[in-house]
Formats: sequence, C-alpha cells, structure tokens
Amino acid sequence: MTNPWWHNAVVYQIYPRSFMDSNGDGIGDLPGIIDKLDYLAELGIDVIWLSPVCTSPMDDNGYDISDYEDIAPEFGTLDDMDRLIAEAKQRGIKILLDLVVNHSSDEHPWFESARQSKDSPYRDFYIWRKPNADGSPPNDMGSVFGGSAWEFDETTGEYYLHLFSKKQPDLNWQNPKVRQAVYDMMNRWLDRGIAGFRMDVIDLIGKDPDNKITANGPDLHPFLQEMHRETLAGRDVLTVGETWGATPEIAKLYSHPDRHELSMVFQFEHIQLTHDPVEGKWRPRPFDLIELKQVFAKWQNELAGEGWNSLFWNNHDLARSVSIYGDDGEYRVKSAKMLATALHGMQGTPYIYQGEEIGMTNVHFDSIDDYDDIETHNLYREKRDAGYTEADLMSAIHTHSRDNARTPMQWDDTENAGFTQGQPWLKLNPNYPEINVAADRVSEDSIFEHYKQLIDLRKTHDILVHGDFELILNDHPQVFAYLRRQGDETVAVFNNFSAQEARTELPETLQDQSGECWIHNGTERMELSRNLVLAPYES
Ligand code: TEU
Ligand code: CA
Repeated sequence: MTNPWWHNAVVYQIYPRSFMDSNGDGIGDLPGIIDKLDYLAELGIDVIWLSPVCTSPMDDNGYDISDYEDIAPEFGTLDDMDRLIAEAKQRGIKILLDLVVNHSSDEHPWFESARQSKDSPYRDFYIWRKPNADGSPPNDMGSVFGGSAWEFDETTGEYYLHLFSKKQPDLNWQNPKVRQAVYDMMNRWLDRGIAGFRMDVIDLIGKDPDNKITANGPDLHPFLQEMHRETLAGRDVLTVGETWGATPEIAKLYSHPDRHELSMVFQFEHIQLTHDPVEGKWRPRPFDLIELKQVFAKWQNELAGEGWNSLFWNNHDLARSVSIYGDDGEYRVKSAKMLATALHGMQGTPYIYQGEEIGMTNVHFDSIDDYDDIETHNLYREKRDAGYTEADLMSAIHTHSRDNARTPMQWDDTENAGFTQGQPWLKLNPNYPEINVAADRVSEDSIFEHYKQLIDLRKTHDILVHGDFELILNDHPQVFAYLRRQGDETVAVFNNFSAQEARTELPETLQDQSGECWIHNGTERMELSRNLVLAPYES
C-alpha cells in the first residue's frame, strides 16, 4: 500500500478572528487570509486548518455554530470561502474545516425548534431530561467551562445537556437523523473542495449522560465508522480528531488504517504535564523533562505501524509553547527553534499554530477585563468563589488562558502590528514592536527560516517521515534526544531543553560517527565525539 499524502504534509492552523483583518472592523476574516496565502506558501505548508468560520453568535468564537452551511458575516461570505479554496489550491495548499458537531449553537434553527415543544420534530436532536423530584438537574455532570452541564429550560420544563457553555447544547448522536444531517453537511463541504476536517471534541459524541460517560462512550467508534462509510470513504482527505481523552490504545482505534475511522488524532498527554493532575490547568505546574520524553516516546513507539501521530505544541486553546516549554525571554529565538526541531523530527504530521513560526509568546494583561475568552471568564469566577487569590488566578491566566494564543497575529511594528486598521477585538501582545513577521523575516536568526528548513527536510528525506523512532539518553535531565532509522541511515536529534549547558555521554554506536548536519540553531557539527556538549537551548 502506498502511504497517504498526509504523512508528508505539514498543517498550519489559522484562528481566523486573529489572523488578518481586511476591512478595518478589528476582526480577522477570509479575505485577510487570502492576502496572506503567499506568506504561507513561502513557509512551505501543505494544509490550512481553519478554526470555525460558519455562522455563529460567537459565544465561544465560532465553536457554537448556528448555520453549518454559511459563513459568519464578520468572516466573509461563501464566495470568499470558494475563493480561498481556489487561491489556496493554486499554491498547492489544501483547506481543512473545523467540524463542530458535538454541539450546535442554541441559536441553530434545530435547537430553536427543539426548545419550543416536546413535539418538535427536532426535539430529539438534543439531549433532554426531566428534573429530579426536587427540581434539581438529572445528575451532577459539570460543564468544561464551569457549573452544571444541565440547563433548565422553562418552556418545556426539562433540562438540556451542554458539556460546554449554555449556548452550546449537545447534539444527540443517538438519533440517526442527527447523524444523517451531519454526514450530508460534511458531504456538501467536501464537494465544495475542502480536503478534510479537524473534528472538535469528537471523542464526546458517543456519550452516555445517564451513566455520566462523556469521552470514549460506547458508541463512539461505531459512529465514526458509519461517518467514514457515509462521507469519507473513497475521498482522499485528512481527518484529525480532537481527543483529550486518548491513550495510545485508543488512538489506534481511531487511526489504524484498517479500521476506517480517522487519519489521526490530537492527544494531549504532553500538554497535561503542565496542568495539576487534580485541579487542572488553573493550577499550572512546571513540566518534568523526563516525563515529557517518556510521553513522546510512548506515543511514537506505540503508534508505529498501527496508527499515526499528530505533532503539535500549540493551538488556539493552549499557551504559547515558547513560554511553557522554552524560554520567552533571553532564549526566545533559540528555544523556539529548538522546540520546532524536537517536534518536527518525530514521526507524525506536524501542526504549526499561527505565530509559532515567529516565536510569539504568552501575554500578561493586568486585568481580567482585558480577556475575552469565555472559559477564562467562567473559571475566573468559579475559582475566585472557591477561594483562589487574585494573584494566583491572574498568574494561572497568564500561564494557561486560551487568550495567550488568540492575541492578534503580529505582522509588523506599525500600529496594531499590521493586523487591523481599526480597533482589534482583543488587545495585541505589547511585545509586537519587537516580535513580528517583518522583523523575523529580515533577521539573520529567523525562526520562520528555521521552520521553512524543517518543512523542506521532511519533503526531501523520507526517513524523517517514516523512519523508526528510538529514544536515547533516556535519563538525561536536560536533553531530549532520539534517533530515526531507515535502512542503513540514521538521523540523530539532540535538544537541550534548559538554559544551562548540557553535557552528555553518547551511546557507543554514535561515538566518533560523522555525517551531515541538516539543521541546527547553534554550532554546525559534522562529527560526534564521546561527549556532546550542547549550549543552552541548542538543538
Ligand atoms: O476544545 C475542547 C476542550 O475541551 C477545550 O475546551 C479544552 O478543554 C480547554 O480549552 C482547555 O482548557 C474544543 C475547542 O478547541 C475549543 O476552542 C472549544 O471551546 C471547545 O471544543 C468547545 O467547542
Ligand atoms: Ca474584518
């Protein structure tokens, strides 16, 4: 069997609201993305994953869709979408849409009808339960954004389920009509020329709320196999599921080629190393490099030949990688490149989140009022009531708020970083005069160039795509090092994750070996001695 095209692909995620505003309303839009396609083509990416652009009241910035078949007016029109697909295609770039079908908006006509009456033909499109005898919700399930997952609806006297905000009622996947409506909608988008989907919280669709099961419910994989038969089969597309609850065993169920479900999933184990295991992301903890290495090695080894990894540090929900896993001060440029090499050297499909390619950092707004994100606001309220101090809360927000990823893209050092001629919907990171695309592109030490080289290396060296993975220097507290092997070729990748010099003793098989140096962010080396010494954040 030949390998699918997406093994070799590199994906770039765009959060449209924050990427490029073309008309001065302060909100990024599709024409803005079209204007920047040459920039993305220059970087060398193959695919754009667009965070949601469909019609939405924007309670959760588009992850609450009220019309799956139209574009939100602030982002543009269906014509703009067709133009984006065509213009991207001319540059060899494919477009993935974000499929948000665990829930819709409460302003979707299905829900508006469903809540009118128990006899609505759309009533069973959602999940309704009677109150307990005392009027309380059916059970104590919580919403990811805080509070109960059940909302009482006066009109019909029942509760509906919302695992996210009240304005994001969960669709009832048990209803075959819901599934058919989703598949039909997917087929229409695929026929329009998109190349696949990123599937929002897809691991929740098989839920069993009466038994409080949300992720990995009993019907999840049967539903995905049905979805595959009804929409994806016979089309050469890329599908990636967002699955916070995946273990390697579970990831194989999704991505084993014989099972006909998805191309790959996003797993979040490496991300969760920076969250408190019990209290979650609002109690940040520093990651432990030994644990991080073990997590990556486990995923690399377990999925080899039996699934496919997606590789990412960042997305629109996460902190900026350079601020969490690297150093966003003195070693910003160096650590941004090191993190890129560490990730792109592994087996899987790499994802780059807008701004990562110029080393954008977390933002530290002083006041909660400067934040926009619904999750940040809800959890701020909830945790404050639970006794967190203001200082602890703001520090957690500075570390893990989703708005760290959502401040507008920094294009140049002009007002509002060239993102908008108007008032930006969210403040910019005040470091934009220094950190921006224009400055990076003329720098001798460009991060963009480093990403471009990494992408090019994957295109020209199959060993980076398909070579076997082996972790080395397992117990080294500063260095993440691994080998890739294919035939009689070996690639060795060394990354110093610390601000101190790192001294290593290499395995005997590598000692006194010579070869080519494909990429580095410090000193070019053609030979390895017994002891390799890496400068801070060198790779
Ligand atoms: O995220 C799923 C999700 O669970 C996140 O809310 C995540 O747990 C949280 O941000 C980490 O703190 C997806 C989307 O990526 C996110 O933007 C949406 O808000 C969410 O689904 C609901 O659609
Ligand atoms: Ca705009």
